[in-house]
Amino acid sequence: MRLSRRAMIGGTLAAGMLGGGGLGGCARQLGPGLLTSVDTHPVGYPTVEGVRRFGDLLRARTDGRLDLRIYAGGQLGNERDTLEITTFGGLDFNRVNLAPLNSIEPLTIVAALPFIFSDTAHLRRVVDGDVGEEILASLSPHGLVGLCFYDSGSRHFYNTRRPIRTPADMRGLKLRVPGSDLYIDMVRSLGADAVPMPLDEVYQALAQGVIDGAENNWPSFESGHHFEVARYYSLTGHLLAPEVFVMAKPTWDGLSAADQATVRQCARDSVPYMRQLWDAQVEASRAIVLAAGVAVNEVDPAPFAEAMTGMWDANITTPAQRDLVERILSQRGARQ
Ligand code: GTR
Repeated sequence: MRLSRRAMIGGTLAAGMLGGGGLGGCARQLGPGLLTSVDTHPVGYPTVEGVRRFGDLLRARTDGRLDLRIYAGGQLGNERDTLEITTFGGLDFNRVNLAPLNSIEPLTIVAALPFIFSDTAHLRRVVDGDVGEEILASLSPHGLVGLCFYDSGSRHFYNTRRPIRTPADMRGLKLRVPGSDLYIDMVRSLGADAVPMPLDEVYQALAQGVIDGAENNWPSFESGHHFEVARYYSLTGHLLAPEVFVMAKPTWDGLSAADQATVRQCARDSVPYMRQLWDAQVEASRAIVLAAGVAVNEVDPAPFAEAMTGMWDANITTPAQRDLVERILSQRGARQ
């Protein structure tokens, strides 16, 4: 993987702050077994609190030999840069969305395809089953150990100009997307201009009119204060791509087999707690946004799904990806 200049600077900083990274590095400055985790979201956001539960379980089940310090709010950099640092062990854990993993591992693209999941129950069935396991395992050759998936809800479009009701309403809008070719294709296929940008730059860009809008779930729209500037939120529900909790392979390789199993189990056991927080956060964020007077409109998703069919073929190119698509679609509407 080619490191960006920013990631290299970030890596040097992180390594300096954390004492070289990984178990050995942490042992020097943070104390033996004190591991680091990063998240772009602030303290209190369900992904951060899910990882905090993971850390609590890890400490309890290893009698304090392993512990976790979380750097929330993107304080050590954006997802793309911190992921690069994680791959070489400068950070021990990272909670990211699938989007920054799309350019690293093609199998992650499958679960980030628009409209592939029919609802949250379908998504949870898939990521909790063998397809989820395969996607997590596919990260290993890239220096990351996939531990578990967290919820991320439905993503919808929002903007400063007008309600989106049909793809025609998207034409000419400059919309921020995460740095993933899939997202760029998605927005282009709807006739809008895609502007890749890290999440922490979106509020300013909206306020300054550099972009007209973006797309995200209720909690991110609310917690990033984007709703204060983008006053139209249109419920397209085009994506249900999950969050992923990953560990640095170099740190993982330094653990005993027993500790590796404990790490994996603690991550799995944090999922129901995260989902409970997530469902409550979606409702809380929705209430805040509505109370602030944002114009929220329902959308018929059919013409959006129709406009995006071509991009499925363009982004699903290998037999392994096609196989996963088939298996995900075959689990639609199956009993839980
Ligand atoms: C959020 C997700 C973040 C980040 C963000 C984005 O929903 O939780 O990890 O990927 O979207 O759009 O950059």
